[in-house]
Amino acid sequence: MKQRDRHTVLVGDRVRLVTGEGESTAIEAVLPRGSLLQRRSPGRVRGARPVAANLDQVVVVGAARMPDWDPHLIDRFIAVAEANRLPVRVVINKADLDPDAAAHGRPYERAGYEVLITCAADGIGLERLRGFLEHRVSLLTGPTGVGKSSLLNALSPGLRLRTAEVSRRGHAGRHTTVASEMHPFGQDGFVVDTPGLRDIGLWGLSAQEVSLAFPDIGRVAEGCRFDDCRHGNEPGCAVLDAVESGVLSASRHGSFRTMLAEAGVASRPWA
Ligand SMILES: Nc1nc2c(ncn2[C@@H]2O[C@H](COP(=O)(O)OP(=O)(O)OP(=O)(O)O)[C@@H](O)[C@H]2O)c(=O)[nH]1
Ligand SMILES: [Mg+2]
Ligand SMILES: [Zn+2]
Repeated sequence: MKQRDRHTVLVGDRVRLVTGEGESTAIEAVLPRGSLLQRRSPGRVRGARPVAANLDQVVVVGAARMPDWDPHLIDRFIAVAEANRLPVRVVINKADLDPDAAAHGRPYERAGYEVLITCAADGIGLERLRGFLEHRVSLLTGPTGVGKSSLLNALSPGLRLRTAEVSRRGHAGRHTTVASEMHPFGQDGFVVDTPGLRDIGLWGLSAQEVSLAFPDIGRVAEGCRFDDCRHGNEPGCAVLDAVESGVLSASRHGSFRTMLAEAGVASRPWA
């Protein structure tokens, strides 16, 4: 753990408290973390930005519409969780706005992710979502305005989290949830609602970490002629063949290539 992190109390941290004179209570120690979700950006001095501790899973939420489903952005949220070795589930909300909402999820199901179609407005999928969230510590992440807070409110009305219409949000950069907060959920679960992001910049993931978010590509890549194939334009690339034949989604392949380039390795000449 980095020196800086040790002195920061994060959402989800377990701490030891000491009671002093009168009413005063202080945090004596942050207990060892079972997991840590952090984003990274190579431009920052220390690079790592811790988000939450002791999570059991990350639930990546997108909307079928309003805002439009953005597979590349979803892939980036998945990559952050996978790079932190956290289990990922995908939720496609606002199913009421798109009769074909499930289609967005197919590439993710094929990759092995559990995908849930929901509608916070009319209740579709909510009981299954409850099942995902019970008895665990989960963090909801995803683009802004997709309905993360609305889903939690629908499942647990007592939370009364702030939500706002996408069209009334004003200029870019605003989101309705302004800080990550943890809330009790059900009998012994916890949920962390986070401010949505419009984009996730470079986080300096290694090529290996990027690959973790693409198990679908990894499986097919076993058939590539070269072990160090980057699935760009190499001869004998099984991944390109799979994209061509529709077995692998072009969008997932596109995300993979973009992130690999960001990892700073795609520019290395293929040898
Ligand atoms: N039609 C429809 N609208 C929804 C649904 N879920 C949420 N909304 C609406 O979408 C808007 C945004 O919802 P929020 O819950 O604030 O979204 P959020 O993901 O928490 O947004 P941030 O806090 O900015 O990250 C609100 O107007 C909600 O009423 C849904 O299933 N269907
Ligand atoms: Mg919110
Ligand atoms: Zn290949």
